[in-house]
Amino acid sequence: MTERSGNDLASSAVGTGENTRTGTTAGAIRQAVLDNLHYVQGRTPALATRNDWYMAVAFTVRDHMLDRFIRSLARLADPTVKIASYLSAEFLMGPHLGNNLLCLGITEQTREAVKALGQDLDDLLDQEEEPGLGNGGLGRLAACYLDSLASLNVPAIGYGIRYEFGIFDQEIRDGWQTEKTDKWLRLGNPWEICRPEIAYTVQFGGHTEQYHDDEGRFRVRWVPNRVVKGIAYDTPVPAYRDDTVDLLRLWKSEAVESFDFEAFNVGNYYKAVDEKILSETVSKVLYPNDEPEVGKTLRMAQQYFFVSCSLQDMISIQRLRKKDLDSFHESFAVQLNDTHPSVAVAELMRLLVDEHCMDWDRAWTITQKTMAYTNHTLLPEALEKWPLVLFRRTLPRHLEIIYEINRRFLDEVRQRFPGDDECASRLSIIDESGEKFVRMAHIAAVGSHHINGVAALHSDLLTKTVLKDLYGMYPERFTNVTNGVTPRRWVALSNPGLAGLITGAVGDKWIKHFEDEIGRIEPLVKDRGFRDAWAKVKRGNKERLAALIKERTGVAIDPDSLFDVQVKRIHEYKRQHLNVLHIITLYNRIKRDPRQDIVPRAFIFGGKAAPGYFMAKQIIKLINSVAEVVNNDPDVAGRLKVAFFPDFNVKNAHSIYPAADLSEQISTAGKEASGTGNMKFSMNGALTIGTMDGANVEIREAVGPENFFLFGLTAEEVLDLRAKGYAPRSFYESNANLGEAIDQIRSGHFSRGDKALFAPLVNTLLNNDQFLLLADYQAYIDCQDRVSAAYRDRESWVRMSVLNVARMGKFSSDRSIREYCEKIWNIEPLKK
Ligand code: NBG
Repeated sequence: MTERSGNDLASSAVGTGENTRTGTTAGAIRQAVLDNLHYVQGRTPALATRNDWYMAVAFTVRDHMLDRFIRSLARLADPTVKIASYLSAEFLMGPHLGNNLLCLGITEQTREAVKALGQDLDDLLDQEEEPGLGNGGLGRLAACYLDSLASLNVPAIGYGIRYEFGIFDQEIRDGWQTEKTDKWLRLGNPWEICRPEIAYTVQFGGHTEQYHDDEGRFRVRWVPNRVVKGIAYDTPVPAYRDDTVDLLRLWKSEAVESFDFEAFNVGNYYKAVDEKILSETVSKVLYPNDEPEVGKTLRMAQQYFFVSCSLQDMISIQRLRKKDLDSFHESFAVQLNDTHPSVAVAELMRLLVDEHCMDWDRAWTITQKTMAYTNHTLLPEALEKWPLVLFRRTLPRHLEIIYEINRRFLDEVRQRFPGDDECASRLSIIDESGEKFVRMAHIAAVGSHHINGVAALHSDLLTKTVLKDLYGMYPERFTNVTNGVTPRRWVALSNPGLAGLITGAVGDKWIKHFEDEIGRIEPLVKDRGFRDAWAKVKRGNKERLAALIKERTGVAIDPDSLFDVQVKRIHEYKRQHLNVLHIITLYNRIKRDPRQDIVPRAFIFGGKAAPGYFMAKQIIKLINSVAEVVNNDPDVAGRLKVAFFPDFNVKNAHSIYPAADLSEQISTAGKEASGTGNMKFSMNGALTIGTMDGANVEIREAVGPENFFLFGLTAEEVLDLRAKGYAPRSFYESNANLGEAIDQIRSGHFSRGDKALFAPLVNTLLNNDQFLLLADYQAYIDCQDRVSAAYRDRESWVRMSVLNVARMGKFSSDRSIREYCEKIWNIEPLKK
């Protein structure tokens, strides 16, 4: 923690004049870029590559943040300040340069500066390889929350893992997804500061021993068989136009010593190196989700690794504050982002009891007052549980602690529900129904003071389904915080046209105070000139996306067509294949009557499938197969186009959301916890076609039902239908258009006659259809027809588009973070 003592070193050098390293005029920035090119990159302008220029600009921008960063870090040592610690196995930050320029307010000066150096800022922005340290919504939510924490001046640390390889890069070959390793660190990462002195050891495996210490106290000693070191890598997270720069601290694993000297001395050089490789493996690679969990010792090791480093770090900050551990919970509010960090409950107990000699009851009170848990899924199969055998082998001491927590917890349960053994076994942290497992949601819930879902419907369903028994036990702990997204990245940065239009009309306060300010554009919906400008912005965004799609996929789409977009992870519950059934239905209508007047549509898909998720990969192949037929059929005459945009990530998302007319949010009701893409689309003026699922419900309420295309079964109806016995085949048999579409897929119509190709997908739909595509098919088609009809009236469509944006205030992540502060963390932002 030594860096915090020298925190006032840099401040004197900072100013806005021409001659300092952090001056904000174009001239000063130009000079700073040249200096960084020279002193950091070691290059002359003549020999500099595009990456050299990117690095020089990035270092310049980083220099601009450092003074405030250092001051914000110093604040962490102030004992009166409570810190929000956001523990997350994923942070999907997206490219930093553009966002940091925006937050600092120096984009235009920098553009001018690099232009004077013969560079184009957009090219340099494009050069940045984004850190893909997350799978999808959960990791991106964590990134939006860091942005809002900083912008609301909440002292905060995001703790996670510095994966060497993030989410794979996706390529499409012959219609199939192929995965390539994401080498994001290849050309260096100018945004992080490595802190080799902030390092903690983390133990694994071995066994435990009981003994009595010198003072006669009963103690447990953990004798591990493997030790690794976690090194801190710090990334500054700036507030939008404000002083706070919060901290993202990611841990990289290393061998404790570069060599195991004993092995080295006895001549076993390779064993020594092996050990090092093993240690470095811990933070090597991000796991894609939706993969079967079994046998993933490494994944469990990753979770424990970053949790242990983070808690040890908090304890050392507490020491720096000269406070003892009795008041740990007054210094830190720890938020567990899903169950991935939930071993924190047992680890904090171990640190307090074993390492700091605190008595159990006191330690338990502190732990419970510190932790809070957010659940992000209703899919029972996605709730993490670790095989007991694996757990014992990796974390023997933690298993003992969990047994003790469980013993005390089950005593409470039996008191509350006497004689109900069933209930006790359902609630137990240990699942003993077959092979034994540790239920991570249970350990998280038992050890936390609050448990929240991520949208109103989701929080409600949690208490009725996957966490029902826990709710029965601790109803007062349950609450809701609906997700939000940052308007900085998702509107101001990625949609400059729209941002400029809004700012021109109502000023720029909406960027910092979206919740209160964005509604001010609502009256302008009546202003013809404003609406025309609005339509023009959308049209420009669509042209740019069309060009990008042409470049990436070869598919030419018409910017005048309705851009119908579904971008998100590929999953059966998200029902990308329902969207495909609609495309096939429209295609068949055209084939029956090629001259009919239809609203031209471009169907744009994007998203990654987990490498081991066979059905999701089939869906990608299906989209591309249908695309091949539809895009090349002369009868269609370009009125329908289908494109799969490869490698959907944050950077690509910047170009996609602003260009969408229609946002597809069509998950089976009750399956999507919240969704956050739905919010990004709507904030960029797309209208939504969606089910009553996740945050769709609240978006519809906010924008008005007349500005939202709703269809499909409700969560309750889904349950009813399933209970009554759902027979997908009856829908297939009784609906001619649906039957035709499915038969075409089955017969090889879209796969050059290959009947076997989509057999697994078709069979799943006909025999099981867990996600009720067939039941929702007709409602979806009818609703899409309403969409097309609405799109014909462009004036009215633009009005709805404006109203969608104007009424999205609630979905700013600033609102979410304020709720976490008030309802869960008991933290007051430092200044409003
Ligand atoms: C995802 C949900 C989304 C939700 C995000 C963020 C997981 C486990 N859950 O619906 O599927 O928007 O979390 O809360 O990734």
